[in-house]
Amino acid sequence: MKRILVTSALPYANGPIHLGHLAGAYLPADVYVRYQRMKKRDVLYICGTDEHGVPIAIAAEKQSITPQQLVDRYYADHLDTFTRFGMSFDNFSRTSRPLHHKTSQAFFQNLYNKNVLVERTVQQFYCDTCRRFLADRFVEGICPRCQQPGARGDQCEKCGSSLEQTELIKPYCKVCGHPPVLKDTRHLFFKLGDFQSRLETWLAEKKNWKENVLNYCRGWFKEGLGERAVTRDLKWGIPAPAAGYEDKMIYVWFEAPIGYISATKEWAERIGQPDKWKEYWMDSRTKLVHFIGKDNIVFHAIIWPAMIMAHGDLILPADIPANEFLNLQGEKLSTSRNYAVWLGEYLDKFPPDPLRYYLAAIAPESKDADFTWTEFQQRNNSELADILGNFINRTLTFAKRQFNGVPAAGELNDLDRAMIRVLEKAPVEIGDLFERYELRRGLTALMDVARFANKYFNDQQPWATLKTDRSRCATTINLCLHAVQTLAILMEPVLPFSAEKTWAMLGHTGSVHQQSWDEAGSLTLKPGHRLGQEQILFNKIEDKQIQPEIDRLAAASKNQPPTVAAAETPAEPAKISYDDFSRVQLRLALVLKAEKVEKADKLLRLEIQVGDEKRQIVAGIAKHYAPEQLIGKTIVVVANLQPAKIRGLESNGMLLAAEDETGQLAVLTPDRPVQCGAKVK
Ligand code: B3M
Ligand code: ZN
Repeated sequence: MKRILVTSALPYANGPIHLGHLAGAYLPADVYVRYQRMKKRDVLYICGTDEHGVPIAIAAEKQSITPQQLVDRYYADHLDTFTRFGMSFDNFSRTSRPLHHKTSQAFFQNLYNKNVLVERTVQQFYCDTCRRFLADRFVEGICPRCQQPGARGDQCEKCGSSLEQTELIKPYCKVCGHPPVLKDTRHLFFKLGDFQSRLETWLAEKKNWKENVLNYCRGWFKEGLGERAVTRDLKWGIPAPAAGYEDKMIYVWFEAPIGYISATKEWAERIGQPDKWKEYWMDSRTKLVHFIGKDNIVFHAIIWPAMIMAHGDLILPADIPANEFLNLQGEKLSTSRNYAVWLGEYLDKFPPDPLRYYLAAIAPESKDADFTWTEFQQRNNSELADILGNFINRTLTFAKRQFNGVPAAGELNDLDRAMIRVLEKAPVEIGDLFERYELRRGLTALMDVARFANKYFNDQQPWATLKTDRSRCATTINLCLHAVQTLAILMEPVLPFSAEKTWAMLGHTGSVHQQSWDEAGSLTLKPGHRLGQEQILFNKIEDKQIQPEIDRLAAASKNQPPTVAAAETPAEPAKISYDDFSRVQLRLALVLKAEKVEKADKLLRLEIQVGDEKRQIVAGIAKHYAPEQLIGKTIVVVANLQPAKIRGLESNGMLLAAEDETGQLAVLTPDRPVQCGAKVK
């Protein structure tokens, strides 16, 4: 390996950064990069904001601003909070920049010219009120798998299923709330399936990849990789460079990973070597590492590598350390309910290092982790302040007061030699763990060095030997100062701000970031070296500082997830005219046949008679009615509803049922016999 290119998932510029982001794709990458820099490797760290796509367009629309205004705001916000948190990107770019548009269009064209992008006509929802096609998340409805309302057109957040928008039950336009209609439209599709066997072979070699990533991919292979639409009917994005597609945009998940390339190009231009990006993207001796959260696995481990294979000339990712999720105080994080800890708000109240420390200590490496304010406080107070900070401060104070700097070491005893061995071993041991993205264990090993050093200080009793054996005392303090120096270097990746302070307290000029990891355990302090100004490293965090945070989350936890009515349309449903109402044809229908839908435990398939006509409808009422309870019943249906496909079954109409807040559901029936097919008005 000649060089390393590290990326963190490009955060959407539609909301502020929260701790869930940090724990997944950002902090682990920053620690890895900082470590590699001190290993003196050629490493480049790339990120930037993801500024296109439906979520951005929706968020801007909701706030009545342009998408550009929205992304400008959040680009500045992300850059600012990431910087305050100590993220050490070499370039933090943005996908709305012309260089990215150009790079993405060239990539797209490359694939188009190779015929791996093909045209398909599909049925897509169109909103008559908003007069536009509704790209994926612009449609919401009831999830056909778990029956949760508010499922998005591409995915249900509740059960995680990936969906086609036409499968949604009772779909509505996310912007105006009206039910959309199906219309034909053309899109370009990426023939992902053509790459399945190459992908399988490639991934089979990734023996040391995380099991969660490999398993996830195997699942996709088993289902079979089909075709994926790579254009969208949207106004905001990168225009698709293909004849007849000028008014469509490149799908955001197609161009966002190309952002890693554009950001590298931008960096190369900035340092005045515009071709240098090629070293990072075209030389097989470069190790490309994508840090992501688990919800991005398919895009990075399957689709993006397939795009790279199709494109040619570019290297494939060498590793994709995907992290699991971070929960908060025992509950799932939810930005829409404001159940989150926002980085900017955190940094207004607390310093960055304790958060970096705690998030690294509980990093969701192999399973979801839980952030609690109490544990944060406790880890800060009893580990950072009481162990690490205490050892560094007591050593420096003692050395300054009694020796006015670094004393010379004399003869060594067994304990001294043990201390030296610990310092020599530490960079190797911790380095190996960081190399394998094992933050948690790396941090434990680091704290073990501090614990050992603290015990060494206690056992050697320099305050006693000061009076009885000054040379023994000098040896002890000399080694303790070396331990401080070792710790300063080894804590840099996780605790960069405190490492820098410690470095200055040791009386060093220059920056700790420039030190060599491999030399961290060497005994290089010269006797007589003067120490710097003392500073407090870690303050204790008091109950009264975290209580308001706990209270705020407890209150947010009671927030209801916004539904259409609450969030996207005014709380009062808009009044409709009589004409509007008369457009809805309600009719009585007789249930001829009813049966369960296979593998959908909430759905029933009904055959109904409406006047002279027989029809099929699919209804989400299996939890409330056994099929035989419905046969022979007269029900009310919306007769002129656009037909929809639900679980592959055509549903031609919708039955009316009343549901109360407890979830009780009753199908509406006439209270005296009327002919089937009769109009309901
Ligand atoms: N913006 C999704 C996310 O933030 C997406 C990542 C893009 S990485 C190329 O989770
Ligand atoms: Zn609409």
